[in-house]
Amino acid sequence: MQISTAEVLVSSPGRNFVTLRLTTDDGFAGLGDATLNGRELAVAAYLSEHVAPLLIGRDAHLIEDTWQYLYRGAYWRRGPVTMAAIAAVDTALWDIKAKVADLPLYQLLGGASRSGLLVYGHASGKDLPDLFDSIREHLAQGYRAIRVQTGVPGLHSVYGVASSANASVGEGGERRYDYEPARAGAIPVEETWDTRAYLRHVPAVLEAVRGEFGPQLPLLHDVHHRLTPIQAAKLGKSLEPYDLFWLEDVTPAENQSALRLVRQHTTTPLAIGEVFNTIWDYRELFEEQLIDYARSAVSHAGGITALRRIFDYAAIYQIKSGVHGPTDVSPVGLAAAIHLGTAIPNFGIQEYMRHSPATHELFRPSYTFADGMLAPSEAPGLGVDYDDAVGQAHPYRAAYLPVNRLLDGTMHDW
Ligand code: EZ4
Ligand code: CO
Repeated sequence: MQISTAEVLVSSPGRNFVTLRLTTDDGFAGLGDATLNGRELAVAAYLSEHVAPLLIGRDAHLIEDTWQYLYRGAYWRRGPVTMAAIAAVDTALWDIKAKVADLPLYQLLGGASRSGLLVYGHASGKDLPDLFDSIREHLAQGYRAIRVQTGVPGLHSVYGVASSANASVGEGGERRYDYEPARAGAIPVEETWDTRAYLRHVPAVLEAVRGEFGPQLPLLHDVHHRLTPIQAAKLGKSLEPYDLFWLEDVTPAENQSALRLVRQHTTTPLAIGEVFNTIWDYRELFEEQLIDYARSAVSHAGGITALRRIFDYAAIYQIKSGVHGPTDVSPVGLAAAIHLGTAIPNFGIQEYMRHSPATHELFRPSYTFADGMLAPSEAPGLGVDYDDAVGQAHPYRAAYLPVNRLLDGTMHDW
């Protein structure tokens, strides 16, 4: 079974997606998500210029060998662009293999270890009343775990908050509370940041949410890489009374040792890894048991093959999965995460920020969301179909994630 075509499909049904479609000489097609938010065309070029020509004529069954060929064969290892490209190829080959077997992909990964995947949704509001409305809306939709992000007094626009300035808008023009950080335009929007104001404000918000919604609801919060280790330690400690499910990305984790300092000071569970792209980025964190949840997405960490290896490594330290699931992971990447999460023994939670109706029209996913759980369908493969006519109707539009500056203009982590 030889790979006969490799197509790189770029489309923007409201936001940009890069999708790889591989087809075989006997007529099977597989999809992979190669979306890298704000740097989409770099991955598209990497795939079409440097990877697609190498795939034509290869045996589509050789998933591991192809992974090693693209990883070792590039010589220049790792990095988000390379690993997103490898991820797309790997995912598409798994999709093909499962379609050939006529089985949903999770069956090839060992079968179902659970009946569904607990997810968390994104509630946000510029102030408490807005935030409470958003949480209630999510609970009404069935969510059983909620990420909480709020505005900070004095700051105009803050990561994770769907204020009127950056709320996404649904098909019918209704305001959606979930937050879409990439914004169309030739250059990134600039936001401002004040760590002291944030650290003063957040504990009061979590206290109020616990007071309103009770002790049972799992609550999460994303710091988005903005703190120094000692600031992160202080925040973790100050949030202990509110019993978070996890505190995410407290520091920029290029320096894995930073988490050692944080860990020494707090029992708040820690999650990290959405910007990581290989197993090596987790080594110190796993072996020293410095985190509780690994956040990589299939599409950013080298595919199903690589992410399963990461989660097996995590499992020996009782660390669980908490796969990244923002709207910039396409339904193809999310379907891959759902199949993997269904199979692995150490599933923790899955992030689920619903895609827009326009995105669903393009990808036609068959996974289901009910009672706060995502579940794969029984369709063979990933269970996602790409509609070319819809894809062609929505060409790429330049869009970027914001950049962040301190009040005095200094560039900061966003
Ligand atoms: O900012 O996916 O936990 N979720 C996140 C996301 C990321 C975006 C970046 O593309 O941090 O909202
Ligand atoms: Co995050």
